[in-house]
Amino acid sequence: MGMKKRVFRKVIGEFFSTRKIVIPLLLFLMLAVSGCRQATADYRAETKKQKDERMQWWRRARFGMFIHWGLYAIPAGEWNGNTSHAEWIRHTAKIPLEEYEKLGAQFNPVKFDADKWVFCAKDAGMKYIVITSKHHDGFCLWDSNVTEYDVIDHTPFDRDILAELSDACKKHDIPLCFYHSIMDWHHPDYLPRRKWENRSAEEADLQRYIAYMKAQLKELVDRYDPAVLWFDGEWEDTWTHEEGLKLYDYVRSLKPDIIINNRVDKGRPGMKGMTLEGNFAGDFGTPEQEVPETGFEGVDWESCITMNRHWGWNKNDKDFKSGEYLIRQLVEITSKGGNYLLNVGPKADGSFPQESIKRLEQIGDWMDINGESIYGTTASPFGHLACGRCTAKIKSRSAVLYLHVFDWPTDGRLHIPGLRNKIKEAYLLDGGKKLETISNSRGVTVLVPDEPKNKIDTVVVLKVSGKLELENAD
Ligand code: FHN
Repeated sequence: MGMKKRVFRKVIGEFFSTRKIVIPLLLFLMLAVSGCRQATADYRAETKKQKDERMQWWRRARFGMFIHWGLYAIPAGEWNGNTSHAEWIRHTAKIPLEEYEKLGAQFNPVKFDADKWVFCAKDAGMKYIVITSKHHDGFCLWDSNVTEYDVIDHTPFDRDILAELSDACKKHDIPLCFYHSIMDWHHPDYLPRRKWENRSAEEADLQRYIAYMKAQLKELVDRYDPAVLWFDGEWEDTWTHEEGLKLYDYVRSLKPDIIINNRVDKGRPGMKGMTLEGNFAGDFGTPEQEVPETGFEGVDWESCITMNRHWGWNKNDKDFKSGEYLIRQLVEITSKGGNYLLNVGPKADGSFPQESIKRLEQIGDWMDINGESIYGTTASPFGHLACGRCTAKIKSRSAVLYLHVFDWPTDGRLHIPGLRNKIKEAYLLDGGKKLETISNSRGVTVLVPDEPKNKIDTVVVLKVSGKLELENAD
């Protein structure tokens, strides 16, 4: 146990023993009062205006970084010759708890530099960071008071990772968010046990685990002020709709304007991303490794996607998507009204994989010029555009359409069928070159240069006056 925690517990112990009756009574009264307060606040009953205000920064952001990091980075995906593992390694390689715990002694990420991580995210044009405070293996990346299975007490690395990252995020003005697994393969009270384990579950008490999880969430909110809590692992039978509602309200009671994903509750069918109709908690849907066919009008969602095939670091997985693919995926998701949460799995030494850095830089180069066509935009008003995708900023009497041209026309004419409005202005976002347009009964034709500015995606901006009018906008 860390010195700090020993002293803390000693002080608390003495405090209680000398004031055996008065203090517990006071605590009980305080809890009862705060319990009443919590029970009366129904955070899901907020108005549309209140929700819009709460979601505003997140909707504008459109692009964030997911970080999966923990003890599992040490084996880097390999166990007994099998190289297909990652953050699930304890389960997929059936590693007994005591053996997995031993990884802690090797966790010494001397290259961890929170500022560097934040720069990487910001330079790529990402507007928020979501890191695993605790993944399914139960290991915690901060100095938790309620467990010793954390980075300070269980590893030689005497630094609170979340504290450093939170300081760096504050310094560089980017919201920090936490992924927190409800499922926990380490805590003695969590149920169920993995089927292959022979850890006794006789003394386990799930309610005690939930109290532990809530105490941890309070630490996270009080100390690091996360902008989003991103739950996961809710699919196990032991987690219920009722607990989901309570957990949602609990986290909002800690920080009323926090945003919480839909995996806090049981509203999604199986492992699907979006929540079914009903009284389910959660502010946004979470399609995973998937770009939905279409957007979801009036529903917030975020696709989380890996750059290669794994979330956690796997040294053998070289199957990285290209920079071009990732840029187009960002555009595709934005054009459907969603956010893009792109994952990085740092190595055990605390550095980002070189392949990830390279792709983040490529995306950043494109975003430096074209970020305006992503941030604060909403879904395409067109059903389908043959040349590429569209993102938009639509007001009641004007609109800006960002045409993301993936297939540059060979005849210098870019057709936008069905667009009825008068075009006030047309230009290339990269460099601002003005473009001529021709409007006729079939729509608008933009006269474009022979070559695109960028083969991946050149953005043509159309500013239209009056209410946006589209024909056959299916
Ligand atoms: O099991 C996890 C997985 O390890 C990873 O964290 C992803 C990210 O969304 N979520 C879970 C599977 O749905």
